[in-house]
Amino acid sequence: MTQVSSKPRRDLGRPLSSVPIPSEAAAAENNPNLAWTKKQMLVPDKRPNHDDMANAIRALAMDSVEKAKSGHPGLPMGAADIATVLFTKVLKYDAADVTWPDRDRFVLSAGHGSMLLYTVLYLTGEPSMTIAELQRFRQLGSLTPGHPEYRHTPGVETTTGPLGQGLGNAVGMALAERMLDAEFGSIVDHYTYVLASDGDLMEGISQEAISIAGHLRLGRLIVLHDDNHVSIDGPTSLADSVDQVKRFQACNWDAVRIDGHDPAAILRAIRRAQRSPKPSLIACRTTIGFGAPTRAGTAKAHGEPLGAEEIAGARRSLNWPYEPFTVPEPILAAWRRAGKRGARHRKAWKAALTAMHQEKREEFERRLRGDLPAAFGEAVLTYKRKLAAESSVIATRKASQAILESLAKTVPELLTGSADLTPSNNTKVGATADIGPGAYTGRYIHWGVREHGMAAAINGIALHGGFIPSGASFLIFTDYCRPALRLAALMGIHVIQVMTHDSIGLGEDGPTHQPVEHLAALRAMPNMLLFRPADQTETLECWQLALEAKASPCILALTRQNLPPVRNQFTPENLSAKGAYEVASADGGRAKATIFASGSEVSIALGARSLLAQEGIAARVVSVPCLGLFLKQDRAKRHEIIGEAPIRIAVEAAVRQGWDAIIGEEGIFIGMTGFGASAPFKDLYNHFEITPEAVAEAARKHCGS
Ligand SMILES: Cc1ncc(C[n+]2csc(CCOP(=O)(O)OP(=O)(O)O)c2C)c(N)n1
Ligand SMILES: [Mg+2]
Repeated sequence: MTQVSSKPRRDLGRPLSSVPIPSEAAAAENNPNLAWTKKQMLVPDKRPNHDDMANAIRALAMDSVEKAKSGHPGLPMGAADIATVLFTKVLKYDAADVTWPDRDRFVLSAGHGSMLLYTVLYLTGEPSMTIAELQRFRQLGSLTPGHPEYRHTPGVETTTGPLGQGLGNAVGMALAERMLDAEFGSIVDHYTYVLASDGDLMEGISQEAISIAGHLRLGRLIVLHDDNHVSIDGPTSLADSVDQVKRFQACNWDAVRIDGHDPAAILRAIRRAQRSPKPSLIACRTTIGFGAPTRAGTAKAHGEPLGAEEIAGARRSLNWPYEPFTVPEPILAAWRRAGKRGARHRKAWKAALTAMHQEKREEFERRLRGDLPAAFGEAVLTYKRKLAAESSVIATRKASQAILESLAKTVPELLTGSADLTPSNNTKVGATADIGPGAYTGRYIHWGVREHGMAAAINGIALHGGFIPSGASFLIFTDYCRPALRLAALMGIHVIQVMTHDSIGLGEDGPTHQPVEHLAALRAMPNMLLFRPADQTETLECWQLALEAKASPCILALTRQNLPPVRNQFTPENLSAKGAYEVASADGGRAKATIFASGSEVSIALGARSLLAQEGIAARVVSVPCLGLFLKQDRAKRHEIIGEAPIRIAVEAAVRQGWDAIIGEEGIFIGMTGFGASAPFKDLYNHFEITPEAVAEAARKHCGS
């Protein structure tokens, strides 16, 4: 038999000669119901054992990739033993309800191995994952896309593919579990398991993720490393010599190395990990493409179909003589039994939920649904009335802090935190205590200088449910967490990022810290809502919208510098909700110019309007706190807001990109064309000519022309 592992292997099963070989050619590929045809009668002559069950994963994965003519057979074949142990012996998992709140989470961080997850969902009996779906792997509209997609395929806990993200999400899930447990008791009591590949652990985000998890002592987080020593370019030794066990240990994890094809060793290691107060790494030494006669153990097994000959060889070496997409009934039945293992846990959990004190249970259920508290709307209005009466000159980051102070008690599910910029981001409020190692009752998370780890973990907290998590940093450092922000947008999850110091207005820190292209770049991201409020009232409105935006991640871009109020009339309506609104109408007749602006530049636009008014040029000002929401309005509404004035000017201390949607190609843009500079902020606005005078001058010129 072909050597498929560098290590001595257990017996793979019976000698080949005793296996009945199917006489008919397989019509299997085209028959979605094949799993239940008479071919099933071709049964193994003994009770299914671990190998049979793991080989079912291997065979379905290689057959699906082959049929799709694309995909990654190596990981599912290599990690099949790990998945089999997890799903048949460990996970609190019920295939009949894969969204049951207290299920163990399984995160396939190495999303390219999606076939591992899809085959397991099919084998365990998740109702929507049929053999037909496996046969439609990677096809339009199938439940089996190239990489696992959250909300698309039942049983997929998070969208993965960009390596390292799933690991980061899992940290958030494990933290959310502890925090909910601290608040609601043992009704929340589960583990979070991750399957991570070499690439997951090579990515920088893994360091941020594991150091946070180790620090916070997330003992219910268990990472299984598919330690196959192979990545796309070849052996990992081409580019890597990290001792992962030592690295994890240095980050306050328990870490062991085991044979990833030995089910008993896998189970032992998991049981030990479950008891550890620290998060655990189990480095499972595996062979990529296990079973493939020439490709196993090589990069050739990673990401392409094996081909007919290699597949035939794999069937022989794995002792799997069955036709493509065929799992013999006894093996399928054993898997289906495994898929029901969690049913009794789910039932017991439901009973415990019913027995909970009614008020507490209703609160718990509300939190899991993601509904805001009934008192939320009124709390916003009360605070809004107060703001209208105050009209203070204040930085929007400070306004945001005051809002958080006022809303934190009403919205207990709101988590805040910062990547080591707490005093600058102004995200900490009196009502929120810190989360710390072993202390999970707080509401504030010090993420350390780890923007990427923070954003990925926050995604995980939202995915887990029970909280509306927010993170914070400087807007410039959205670059450091953009991959996680993008996945939040793609998944449509409810996360909020408070990103302060949003322009050259931050001043002296200079061009390294001054975002110029970031507003445009973040607005370009589908389903990401970027808010840039102009004063404290708009900041409140934008917070309200962000807290209500259940299916879109939101970024609040806030100023370091103080801003005057642009509104001091109380309006119960949230004027920011349409993304843009007229904040000042044209004085004395039809507007000759409309000046559009966001955030700190709205007051500049208002200044220009006053200057122009003195010269008899009527101008109106439109505040644009969220360009994305504005562009979603229907044509009539957009036209109404844009108005008829012949001159259109946009003012934003950033690049022009995106504004043409409002002002058109002929419109005038007052903003940045390059990087900023280090100086006090007023000097910078003067230097870059983003001033009321410059705006008025531009309007004047066009009036004359
Ligand atoms: C952030 C990111 N960079 C690059 C890739 C492309 N990619 C997919 S898998 C992979 C590495 C494969 O090695 P490994 O993670 O060990 O997986 P295995 O081949 O063992 O299944 C790469 C570079 C990616 N998916 N994500
Ligand atoms: Mg690998």
